[in-house]
Amino acid sequence: MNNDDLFVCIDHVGLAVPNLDEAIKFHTEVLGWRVLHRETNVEQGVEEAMLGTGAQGAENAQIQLLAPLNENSTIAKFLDKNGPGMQQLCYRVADLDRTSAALRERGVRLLYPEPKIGTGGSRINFAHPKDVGGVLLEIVEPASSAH
Ligand code: V0V
Repeated sequence: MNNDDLFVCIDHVGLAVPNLDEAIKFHTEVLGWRVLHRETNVEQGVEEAMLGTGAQGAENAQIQLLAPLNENSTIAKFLDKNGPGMQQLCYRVADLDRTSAALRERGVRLLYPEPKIGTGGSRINFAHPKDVGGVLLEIVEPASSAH
């Protein structure tokens, strides 16, 4: 199988944080990032913000701050077990269905049988950390992709 275009780039790195406002304050005031987008995703149990440089022409991956919406959130569980820190790596894909099929064919378990809705109306799924060398890998097809 041709591997050339299963993935486009690193879309974002997700950090689990206990408090979104405090994490935004640190990342903007101390590290100098800018908030590009903020939303609540009830299904995923998160309150989140996407941070970037905002620099002209910058194609950098973004930082996603993920705070738990409630105690049942996967982020609450992650924080309980590990404390704050890197929770996920996200690869952008052009065609989530095609990449999902290729990964499944190669024995990588995806967490959801069908894609879920992610940031900004994107389509997302996750590969199980046990199948990806201990990393929770999200794959995202941005909302602007034709589907
Ligand atoms: C768990 N494990 C991890 C991990 N979470 N390893 C690396 N990174 C993580 N984030 C390991 C854990 O240490 C265990 O290893 C094993 O996997 C099973 O863990 P568990 O505690 O029994 O399982 P759970 O119940 O914590 O579930 C883990 C999964 C869960 C990955 C299944 O977190 C999940 O469903 N995540 C996908 C959804 C998500 O993360 N949503 C929040 C972001 P040992 O101890 O057995 O060796 S929402 C988002 O990103 C959005 C909206 C977006 O980007 O658009």
